[in-house]
Amino acid sequence: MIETTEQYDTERIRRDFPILNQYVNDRPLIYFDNAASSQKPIPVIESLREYYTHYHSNIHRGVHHLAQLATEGYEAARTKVKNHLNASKREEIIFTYGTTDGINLVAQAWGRANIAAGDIILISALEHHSNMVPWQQVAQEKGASIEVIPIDDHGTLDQEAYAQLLAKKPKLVAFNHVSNALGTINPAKEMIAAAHAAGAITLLDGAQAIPHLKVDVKDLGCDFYAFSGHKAYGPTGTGVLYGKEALLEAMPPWRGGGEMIASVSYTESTYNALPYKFEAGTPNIADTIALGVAIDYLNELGVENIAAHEHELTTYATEQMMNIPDMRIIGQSPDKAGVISFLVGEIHPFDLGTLLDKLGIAVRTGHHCTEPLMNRLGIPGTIRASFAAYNTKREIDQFMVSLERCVGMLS
Ligand code: C6P
Repeated sequence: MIETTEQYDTERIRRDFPILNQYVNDRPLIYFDNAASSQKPIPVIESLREYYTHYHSNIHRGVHHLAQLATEGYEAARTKVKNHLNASKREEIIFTYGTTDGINLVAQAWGRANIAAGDIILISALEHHSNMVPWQQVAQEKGASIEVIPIDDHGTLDQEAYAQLLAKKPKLVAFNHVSNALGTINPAKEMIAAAHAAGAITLLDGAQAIPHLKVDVKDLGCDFYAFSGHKAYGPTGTGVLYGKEALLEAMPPWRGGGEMIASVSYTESTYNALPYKFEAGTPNIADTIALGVAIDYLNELGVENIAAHEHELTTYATEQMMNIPDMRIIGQSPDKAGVISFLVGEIHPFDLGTLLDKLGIAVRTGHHCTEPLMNRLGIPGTIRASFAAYNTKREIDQFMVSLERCVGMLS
């Protein structure tokens, strides 16, 4: 099977990910749980080793050599993220601990200052809990309400219903760029333009988009964009919140402490400039520097090349899976990222996932932190296979053999 083209050499890419080269339960590991978290390439791992071996120090507050190196590394990562997202300014890039943290920042800093009693916060039926719960907390505190853009049975957002909901003039529209549970790629640019025309502020949850799509915040036009580093070949505990400068400027800080202040007395403080106003305390320095390396890695492979590869894998796997009796692919939006959520007959996802693990295959099972979506679809959860740059058709062939075997055992 030829999977190597001049532009895209899967075998070479796999050599960058030492974790893939191991046996699990006496079988070669097949890692299809990339939507939960991707594996890390050698340059990212090396960056962490290099940092702690040679230049660890706290940042922004030391005049000494190591402090300067660490500060330069951390701020260089900010520039890489700014360029990657095509943001206008470095000040618009806030480092967070992940998507959840970024959305909470917006909910607590922007939401608590701007959402009032009677306001509507519009989310979508596809949302991850982390783009629901923070809004529920603000809505409860302020007496606002939450409304939901519905989906059709394929997992595509209903744009007519969206237009009707926008007519109610929501204060905020928050939705994911790509659904983690179904893989649906939402028409973000059009939806953001419509939200703005209705006078709403927009937040995009980009957790599942960053590893698979070229994201350009200027082109999208969104007000806020949140993502996690660990799903895009970077370390856990890293993330980014992009926000338009004017909005970030007008927002009060969320967390208080060192670094986010300009001056402090015993009774009151003034706050630092952007982006530091939102980065209280010693940040995750080593991992954030390594996130910059992950972004370099992503760009070296080319996000478009990765997306094309993953699309090929998704189509290849879906076609074969459909031949399994009683197979239900959950989420069949025409525009879909490398995620296949499925159920087979009455088999419980947990049982199938556990058996696949015995054969060395890592998939995720359950509600994928989208419990309301699973309720809407009338299912307890799914089995989810999700692909990354390093997965291969050979792995899918092995997955199919194992899947058929497990289904046979459990039917
Ligand atoms: N989804 C999944 O297996 P954090 O945990 O902050 O890095 O990301 C949260 C999050 C937010 N939005 C979307 C669309 C996501 O997919 C996730 C994380 C993982 O699908 C873990 S539940």
